[in-house]
Amino acid sequence: MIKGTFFCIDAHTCGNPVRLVTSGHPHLLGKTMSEKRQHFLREYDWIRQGLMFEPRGHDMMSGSFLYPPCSDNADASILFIETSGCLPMCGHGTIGTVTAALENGLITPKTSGKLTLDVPAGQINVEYDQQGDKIKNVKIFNVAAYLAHEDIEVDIPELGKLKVDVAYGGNYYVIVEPQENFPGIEHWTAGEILKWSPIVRQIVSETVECVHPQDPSVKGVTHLLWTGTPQNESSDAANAVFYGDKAIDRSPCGTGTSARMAQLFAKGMLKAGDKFVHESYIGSQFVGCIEEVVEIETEKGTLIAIMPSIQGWAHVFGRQCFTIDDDDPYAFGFSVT
Ligand code: PYC
Repeated sequence: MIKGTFFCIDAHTCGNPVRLVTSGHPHLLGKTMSEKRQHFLREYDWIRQGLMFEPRGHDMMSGSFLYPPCSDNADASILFIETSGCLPMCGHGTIGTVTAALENGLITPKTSGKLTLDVPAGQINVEYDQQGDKIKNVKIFNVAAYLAHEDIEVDIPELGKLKVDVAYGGNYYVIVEPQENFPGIEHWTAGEILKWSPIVRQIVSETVECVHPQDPSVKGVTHLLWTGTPQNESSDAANAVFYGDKAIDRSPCGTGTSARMAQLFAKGMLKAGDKFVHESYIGSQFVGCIEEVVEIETEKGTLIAIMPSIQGWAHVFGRQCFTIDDDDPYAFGFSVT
């Protein structure tokens, strides 16, 4: 028998959902959030499935659990959950989690205005702007981001040839810029992005290998970032990130923006200190910045990476209490294809 009750705070970060689970946490084994994530995936993935998929969630649903810090210097830890699995890092998820947690007194910062958080991809720092009982802005200092593969040529049946890059920003992203067989996101419908993304991801995954040099449990191309011309004059670029089987990020995507800045840095189009205003498919914006350039020693040599920051906002709009009980045939959700 599997049963659970989960209180949740529902929020959105620049349009993309964040369901912060505030009770019903499973006890997770491991010293780091990477180890705890693997334990969750082995034993408790039913909670993610039940809370993320229909009928309790939907194709874009994304959420998190807060855990006590794993490191002495941290304020808290985050486990990310979404329809596609448990991400090593999620930018919009962090902005929504931090906003909902601070507005509801679920984290007590060691230093007001700042947080240090353990996440499966490593440790991140956060600065936030609080006005009264509201969090107005959250800036994440993300894990190191880097260009993993450049100018990969793939042949997509019925679409044609594409030249793509693959970059890491907390997840591995295929980045597709406008070219002969892709006119830019402003010329594609959401239906076209949903149609081509899984096919391109599959073919790129068969073409290149992506394993994080410092944590081999972080591997595989999971996300696609399609680029295009922004709607707002104040944006530097626009993107539509595809994840899971049927999701287009409504936010500008924190890890995607980090990966994109790493790609543009490696190609000489951004430099340390540059700001990068990134626009989502619905026109919302994150402000990215290349805070620093670092060299990371790996078994395969020295990796040049950027330390990206991402700034955005979130709003809380609801509170819910869900039950998952396996006497319900749809206890663990479903997805309509
Ligand atoms: O903001 O990093 C992000 C993200 C990943 C998937 C959806 N959003």
